[in-house]
Amino acid sequence: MYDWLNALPKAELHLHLEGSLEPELLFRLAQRNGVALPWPDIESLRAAYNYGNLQEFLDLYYRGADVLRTEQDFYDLTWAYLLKCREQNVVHTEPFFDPQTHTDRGVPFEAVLSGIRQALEDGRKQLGVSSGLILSFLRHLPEEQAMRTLEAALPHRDAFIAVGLDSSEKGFPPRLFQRVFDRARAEGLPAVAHAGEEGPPEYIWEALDLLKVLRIDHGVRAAEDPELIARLIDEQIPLTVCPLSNTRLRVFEHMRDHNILSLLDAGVKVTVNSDDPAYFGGYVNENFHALYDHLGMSRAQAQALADNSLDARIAR
Ligand code: ES4
Ligand code: ZN
Repeated sequence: MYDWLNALPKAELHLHLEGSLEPELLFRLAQRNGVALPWPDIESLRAAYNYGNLQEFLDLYYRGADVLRTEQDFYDLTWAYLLKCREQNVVHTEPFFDPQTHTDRGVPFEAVLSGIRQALEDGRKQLGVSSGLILSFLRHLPEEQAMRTLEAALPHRDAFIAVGLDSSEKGFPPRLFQRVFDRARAEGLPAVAHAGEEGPPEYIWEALDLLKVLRIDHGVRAAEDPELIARLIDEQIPLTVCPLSNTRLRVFEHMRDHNILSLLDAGVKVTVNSDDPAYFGGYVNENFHALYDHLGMSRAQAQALADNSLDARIAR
């Protein structure tokens, strides 16, 4: 079954490039850039990959991203992820990057973007992996800073397929970002947003109604609201679900408690994604394996999940 799952052509629609930074590359970049790390070696860094919730993970994730300094670093990060895509039969990917994580440390927006862009282009030509980049705003920072980030990005409008919203969810509802998403839409940029990971179903309603998103990232807490589930089914709004992320961040205590297959069987357009694979213990295929191991996913269900991912692409 693992071989069959691995061979399925699939798209990845929820992947943070900064979250694909493997400990080995993290240490290599720290050395290359002369960045001091709080962990003496790779093993102690891995030992820190134990989180009680989203915020504990994010604290480590932003600390890790500090080794990313140059255009070459962003190229190397993106290229390593694209090699994984080819290995895993991910034929198309729509990764996020968080410019504010880097510009706030003094790394120029252009260095971040050109490294990522060049790698994505090489990935298309040399690996046959198609892609579209999503510019994601950090919701724990003020909307004004997201707006400045959008303005810095607009001269490179053709480099993006959409805008997104991520980072700490609780206490930072989508409605706080309505103006920046309005502006992005006026520039012809579609939207996605993280909602209903740790936050309530209300945040999913806001993402749909106020930010006008095409997809919901995570969205698993929609299951608490039957009216919302009916709408997701009726409008076939994709959810980019990340099973290993959800169990690592204690959204579900055990994989056997995960609701992805119940949502699929109910008619919700769910997809399988890795979120931050270096931090959560697996890429897309390992997420599929976990659904087979713990939820008894059938071949028909796996096929439907893979088909949904190709169907829910923004870039074609
Ligand atoms: C994230 Cl799992 C998750 N949730 C929200 N924001 C994020 N950024 C990176 N990973
Ligand atoms: Zn995410």
